[in-house]
Order: sequence, then structure tokens, then C-alpha cells
Amino acid sequence: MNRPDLTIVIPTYNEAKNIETLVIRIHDALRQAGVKEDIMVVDDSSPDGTAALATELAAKYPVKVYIRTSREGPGPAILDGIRLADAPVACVMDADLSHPPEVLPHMFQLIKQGKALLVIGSRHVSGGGTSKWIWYRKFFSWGARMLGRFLTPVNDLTSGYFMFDKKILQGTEIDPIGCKVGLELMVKGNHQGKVVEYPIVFLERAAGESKMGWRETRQYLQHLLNLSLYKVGRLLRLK
Ligand SMILES: Nc1nc2c(ncn2[C@@H]2O[C@H](COP(=O)(O)OP(=O)(O)O)[C@@H](O)[C@H]2O)c(=O)[nH]1
Ligand SMILES: [Mg+2]
Repeated sequence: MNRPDLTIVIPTYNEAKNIETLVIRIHDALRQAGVKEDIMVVDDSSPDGTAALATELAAKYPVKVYIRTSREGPGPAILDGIRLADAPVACVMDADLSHPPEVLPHMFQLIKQGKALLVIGSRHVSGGGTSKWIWYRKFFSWGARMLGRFLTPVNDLTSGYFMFDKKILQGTEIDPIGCKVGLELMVKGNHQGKVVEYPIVFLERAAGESKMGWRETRQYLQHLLNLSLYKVGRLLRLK
């Protein structure tokens, strides 16, 4: 079997309404660019049958399905997906069609051409953006970014859309509290500063409900604290 160029890890919970469109759009975008992908759906036994649907799609598309038995949030599912990824380059994205698959070939090229080891699908660089957000959502998103400013120069440090050369995992333990695996890679990953933000326009989820709430906010704050301690520890060791 030919090794894929790129593994796309998609954590899912109740995404039956979105998964087919997502798989088709990913496959079309990458086929046109001549990139061979593996689509790894990591599902926490969704009651709406997401995993069964994804398994059906595997007859026609390069889909693999990994079923977890308990619902633990996207973080552990993403880590399992990364661990199982066969390709040298991995990408993580939401299943809800808020992350445009059409930019995947551009993100991949940045890594292939050696311009980046980690690429962030970014709402906060020129050309990027979000669909209309209500003021308090904008405020919380801004607050979350400001709190993490000390950790990384990346503008969109909470983005859940990122691609990386798996080399950056060497010598680091990636195990975030919560779901911000991308932020953990920005801070702890062995990327030598080769981090590029690629603009995306983030859309509202196409169907279904967001699973994010206060629990995730608390986990994010704990995660920021842990990463801050990690960073201070590293700075002290370098002295
Ligand atoms: N495997 C797994 N995936 C999850 C879980 N909760 C959310 N997800 C997926 O993680 C991604 C992000 O969740 P989402 O609800 O879109 O969060 P939001 O984008 O912050 O509103 C989506 O693809 C979800 O289906 C979970 O408990 N397990
Ligand atoms: Mg989402």
C-alpha cells in the first residue's frame, strides 16, 4: 500500500449531517492538487451514527474510522488520531464545515516547500476572518487570545485548524488539558519557529450543535496556566 502524503484527523461527536459533505470536499480539493490523503475520523461512539456513516464512506473515499468507547471531548480523540496517523504530515480540523477544506493544498505546500513545519488556519491575519459574530462571542474570543499572548506570537492561537510535519513531535510530550492541541504544538512543538498562519474565513457550523461550554473555558484557562509554567521553566533552564 502506498503511504499517504497527509493524514487529516477529524474528531467527531454527532456530526452525521456534516461528515459526507466534509469528506467529499476534502477529497476533491486534494485530488485536484495531486495530494494523497488519509481521512481519519475519530468518533466517541456518537449516538447519531456518525461512525457508521463514515464507515460507509470508506468504500468510496480514503476514510479510516477509529471508534472510542467513551465521550471525552475532542482533545483525547485528536491525540489518538495523531498517534495513528500514517502520513508524515498531519492535519486536524473540525467536522462541522467551519474550517474550509479548500485551503488544505495551500497549507500542505507550505510544509512541502520547507517554508513551515506548523501551519495554522488563521482567522486573524490579512485575508482571514469569521462570519458575523455577536459582540460577546467576539469579546470572549479576543480575551482568550490576549491571555495566551505571552505564550506564542501566533495571532490565532485558539484555532482548531492546523497542519504539521510530524517531526515537530519529536522530543515533546503533547498532552493538553482540554482540546487546544494546536496551542500545545505552538508552545511545545519542535518547530524551530517555522510556524506560518494561512488565512481562513471561519464559517458557522453547517449543522448540529456546538459542544463547547463552560467546562471547555475552564480547561482552556488551566491549559494556559500549565503552558505558562512550562515556558517559564524552559526559559530558566536556558539561563
Ligand atoms: N471524538 C469527539 N469529538 C468531539 C467531541 N466533542 C466535540 N467533538 C468534535 O470536535 C470538533 C469541535 O467541536 P465543536 O462542537 O465544533 O466546537 P466549536 O467549534 O468550538 O463550537 C467537532 O468536529 C466535534 O464533532 C467529543 O466528545 N469526542
Ligand atoms: Mg466547530
